[in-house]
Amino acid sequence: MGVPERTPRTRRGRVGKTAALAGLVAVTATGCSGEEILRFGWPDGVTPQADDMRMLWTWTVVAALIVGAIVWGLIFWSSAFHRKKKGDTEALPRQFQYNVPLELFVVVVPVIMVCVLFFFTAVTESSVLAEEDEPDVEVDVTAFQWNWEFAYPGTTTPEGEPVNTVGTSSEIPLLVLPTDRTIEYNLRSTDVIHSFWVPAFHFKRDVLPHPDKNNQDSTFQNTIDQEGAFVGRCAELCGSYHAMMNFEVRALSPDKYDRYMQLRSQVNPDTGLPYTAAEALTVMQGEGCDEQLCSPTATTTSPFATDRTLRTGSG
Ligand SMILES: [Cu+2]
Repeated sequence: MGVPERTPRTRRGRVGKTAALAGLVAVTATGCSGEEILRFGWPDGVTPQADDMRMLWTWTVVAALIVGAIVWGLIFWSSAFHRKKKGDTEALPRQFQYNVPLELFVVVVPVIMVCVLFFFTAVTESSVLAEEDEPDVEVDVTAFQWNWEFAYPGTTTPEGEPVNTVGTSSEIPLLVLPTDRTIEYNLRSTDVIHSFWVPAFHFKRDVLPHPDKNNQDSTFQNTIDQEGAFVGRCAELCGSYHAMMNFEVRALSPDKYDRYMQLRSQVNPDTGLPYTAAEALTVMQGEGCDEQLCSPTATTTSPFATDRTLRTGSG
């Protein structure tokens, strides 16, 4: 007797084991946690509004995968078990046209799916765009070619103006905001159309000149649920230096934010002028605020050389 022949059963067992092992490697080698897998590639957000959008995304993908599994299953089932066999004499397999119940099914089911997706999209959209009558903080965002200005109505500097931060070609403007408070953003442009975009908010909105005349809802609200520095960009092509129109959101805990506003409403004894954003943050660093969180300059992006006659290593 020679070597016993491998039975189909053990071969199937080996294939099963290899497939299971490959699946395990695929899941573990990517280093995804359960939560990350359910994100299906959706990036991390820092607002409850971003979490709402993530939920919609997760369940939409789950629904799509269920539909996909049914369709793939039917394709494999048909191609595996309904192949043309030897001895089949008919030119065509059995036909199913004019099957009214089946045709009703393939019309009604997709319509129901579209309605369900539409419903949850509308619910998520209205929760993301919801506005409170009395937000805790208001900020007037002014976009211009090619920078940003952030003013805080309701605050006053010793010069009698609202606290205000404006970017220059050598300084990225810092939009300092509190965590865990409702913030209202009032957007306005002084020239062309820009777009206020903070990727970590998962939200952007066009910034128009004369928003009322242009019938544009120029405000939105959100709450930031973690401290940190988040890059902001202009997301509407607005001219030569559009790509350089960056800013940084600096989200500070409410007590740090209050301290920041308190400083900005005072005169800096060293300069005799109201504290600038950078000066106020430097003072707060001295008072124990984290070096990154209270950095006087942007940490997520840096100014670009706007002098086109300069040639640097990167072009
Ligand atoms: Cu712009």
